Amino acid sequence: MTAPERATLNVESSHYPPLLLRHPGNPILTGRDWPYSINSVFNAGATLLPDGTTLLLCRVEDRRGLSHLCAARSRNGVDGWQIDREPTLMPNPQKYPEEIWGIEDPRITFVPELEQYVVTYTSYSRGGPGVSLALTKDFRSFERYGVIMPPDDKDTALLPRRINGYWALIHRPMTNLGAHIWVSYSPDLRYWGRHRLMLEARKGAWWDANKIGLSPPPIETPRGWLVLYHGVRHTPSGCLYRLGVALFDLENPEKCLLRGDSWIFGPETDYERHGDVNDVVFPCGYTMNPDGDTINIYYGAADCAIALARASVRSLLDWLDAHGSCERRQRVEDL
Ligand code: BMA
Repeated sequence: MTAPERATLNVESSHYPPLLLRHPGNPILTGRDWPYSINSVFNAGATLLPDGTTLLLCRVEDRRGLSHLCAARSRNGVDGWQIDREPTLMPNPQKYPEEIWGIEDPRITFVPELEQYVVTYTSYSRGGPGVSLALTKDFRSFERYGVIMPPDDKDTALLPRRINGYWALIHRPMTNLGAHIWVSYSPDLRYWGRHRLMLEARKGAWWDANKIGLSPPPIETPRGWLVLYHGVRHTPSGCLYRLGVALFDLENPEKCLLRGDSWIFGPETDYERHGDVNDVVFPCGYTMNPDGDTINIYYGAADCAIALARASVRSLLDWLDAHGSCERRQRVEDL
């Protein structure tokens, strides 16, 4: 290799392309914006309402340390947020004992067949975090299905349509095998089975070793389900939450087609690096622009604020083509 070739290689390998671009107005929502007393707001599910309004269903933590969900609406998805004057969905431990220590980290999927939004969220029970599900048409009244996956399980989203006749739920149960992403199927959103490993945490020094989880709901593209997932790295000074990307077969979502080796987004700015929990970026929702390519990713920053980053689906797929591999899933027989 010649010296100029070596120089080019060095430059290229030390510069990662920015795939997610932070909005200059970040953070777009903090506890100071709230119409009632709270500790912090973060990890919001996101969707577009029929009139084009962006709705965020935010995780709000009070000063007891317990969380509930509160809706914020904006015409442009960036500012001018109208925040519900009181909590939108409160834990109801009398009826749903699994919600005794709060409800957290919602993901929203609009399901055309049901003409409703399906919200999946963490219910913090005595036995640890489990998964609960609720249906809504308007984010004002909710039909609660209660707990659908027992503890310890979280980081869940429903796919927007049936796969071979069954609803598909992506989730992250903690098992003796580790904290991997699984997919389960149901005929009716209540009874779940045919549990399959979908993506596993790597081992050793990798950024996504030992513990991963789904971030926003998967994005349907002609090439497959594009999945943004978080990797949790345990370091001597705490956990480091970063984001990676993988692609799964449209009709067989447990089949991983491509997985990137590097993380594509991690804590860098002050509001991501410093907060109640340092060094966390944690997206739970996205909206798609009318161009069908630009996604607005809403993420919790350091468990203290909601921030926005934009990405192009085409660029994420191009990046996966250039940097992804389908060899990155350990053989299921090894587990
Ligand atoms: C995870 C979830 C998130 C939180 C993150 C960092 O386990 O509980 O809600 O943002 O930890 O604290």
